[in-house]
Amino acid sequence: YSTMTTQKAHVQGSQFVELAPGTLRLYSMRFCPYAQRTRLVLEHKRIPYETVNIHLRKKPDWFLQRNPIGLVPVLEKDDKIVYESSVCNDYLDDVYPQNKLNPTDPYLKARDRQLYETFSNVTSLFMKIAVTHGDNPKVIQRFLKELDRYEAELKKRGKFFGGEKVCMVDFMIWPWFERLPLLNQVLPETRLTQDRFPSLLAWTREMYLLPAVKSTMYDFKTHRAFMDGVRDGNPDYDYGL
Ligand code: GSH
Repeated sequence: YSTMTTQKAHVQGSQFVELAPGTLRLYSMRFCPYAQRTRLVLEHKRIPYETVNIHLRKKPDWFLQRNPIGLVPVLEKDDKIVYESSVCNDYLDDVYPQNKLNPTDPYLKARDRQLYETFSNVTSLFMKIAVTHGDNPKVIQRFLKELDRYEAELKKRGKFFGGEKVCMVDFMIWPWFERLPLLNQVLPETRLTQDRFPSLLAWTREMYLLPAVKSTMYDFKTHRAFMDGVRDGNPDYDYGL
């Protein structure tokens, strides 16, 4: 459902590609887990969109005009601009009602939001471990302890966080599970073990079967190459192109 003229990252000084009326555009970066959250929702809901990738170290002015914070993902359609992955995803779920991902009941919706907003605890520990290669074992313990909350919740809910079907929570947290093998390779103690994380392990296998996951994922080698670039302070946004 995604179209684009070039996948290459647009840099400072590059020409703005005019947005056709009625077309939904995603400003993205190919390896960004936050942008992947939004790509997952776009694919799952089969929403037609185009992608413009941004060079995050040399951002074009026209990108910063759209999001003064300078982060991807950003959505744009006609006169509307939305940024922040959770806001983008909730907006898409409201505007495109097919394959609804958030509960309509306000309390259940609040509970789900709670789960995906507090996932920032996991993402920040993930990056800390990825960058330092876990030279502080306490950080790994904290990381696993945060994941315990998701294991316990999933155990109550079933196959997915949405029960029999995926919901917003599944897509909001998935990108870091796709990247977890990066930590596992260097630090075996970050592996999800069958005795501590049986539900999350089964969930990971189910997630890989989803068309939205298949169409937005990168393989281990690609994630490894990009993450090594991040660690060296020189990420290659066009890796593999
Ligand atoms: N809270 C933001 C969201 O949920 O959308 C985080 C997005 C984010 O951190 N994106 C990164 C980014 O755009 C790429 S993975 N970084 C550019 C920068 O830090 O200047």
